[in-house]
Amino acid sequence: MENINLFSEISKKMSEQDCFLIFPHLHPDGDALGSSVALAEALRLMNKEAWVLVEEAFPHNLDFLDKNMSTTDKDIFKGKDYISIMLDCSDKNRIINRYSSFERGNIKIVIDHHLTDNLNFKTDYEVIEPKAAATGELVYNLIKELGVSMNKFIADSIFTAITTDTGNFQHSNTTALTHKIAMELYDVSGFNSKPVSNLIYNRESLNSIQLEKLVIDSMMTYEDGKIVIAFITNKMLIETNTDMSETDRFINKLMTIEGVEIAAVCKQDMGDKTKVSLRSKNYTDVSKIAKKYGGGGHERASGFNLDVLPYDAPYIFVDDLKKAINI
Ligand SMILES: [Mn+2]
Repeated sequence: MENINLFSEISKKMSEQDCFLIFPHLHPDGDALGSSVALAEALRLMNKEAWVLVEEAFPHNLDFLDKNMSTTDKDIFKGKDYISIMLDCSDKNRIINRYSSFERGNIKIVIDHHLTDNLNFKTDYEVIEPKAAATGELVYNLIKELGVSMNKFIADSIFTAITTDTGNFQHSNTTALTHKIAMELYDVSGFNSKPVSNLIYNRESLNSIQLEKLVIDSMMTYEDGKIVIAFITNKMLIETNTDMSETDRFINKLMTIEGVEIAAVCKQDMGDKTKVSLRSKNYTDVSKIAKKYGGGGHERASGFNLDVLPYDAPYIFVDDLKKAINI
């Protein structure tokens, strides 16, 4: 790991401090929350005060990670020195409502695996490792560097970070190191991946399955089925009594279709806007398309926002998808 020397410097600095505020990105996923609570737990095992500052409830399938470690109180360390740690993101806009609390930290650290050209804010330490499949891999190494002996909760949290960000070890970001870390988690007493996987993946509500039916019904295909686009509207959510936090898995469902190279999901956002998520299977770089519309991400997973309603969104970008698959 290229950043191991930096981790030893960071861990020294961390050992000298008492208070830590951890910042997962907005709409946190399994990697952001798993990494955050794993690090908070490790710091608490070192008798430090550590909190994960959030602005939303944990998604239902990740509620088991919410173990009295998250707070919405931006002033929880009022009058005290603390270290700010941004995890799974390196963009201040993705923690914008909490950014002032991040900035107040007397040492600021960013640990992320998203490719970034330039940070749009000041930090003391940045560990940005695009080869890492998940921020959880980086946090795992940091916890080892801190010398904390891992407990079951840390192992469960790191496993959650890794399994969710790799599509359960199926995405192209999965490496030998990813599997090695998963293997090492079995050395932690009580750890077993199966019950964690059941908590993450096998607790769909009937409502959510009914929403899935509507999303699948909305599907449109292009270029002989190489491209598939589906929609999630507020109307669908109301009809099935569900919310947007339950919709992240649908794009993966579309990717399971034989012959699909690119899948897009257009989600209604704040009334008349749309969040577009893109995935590609084998050879197309969807991060270029996302960038064109002011978004970002990885070659195989990216996203962007449009100021139109979901059903109008494909008219804007579908030609880009067609060009990408016909390269
Ligand atoms: Mn991640």
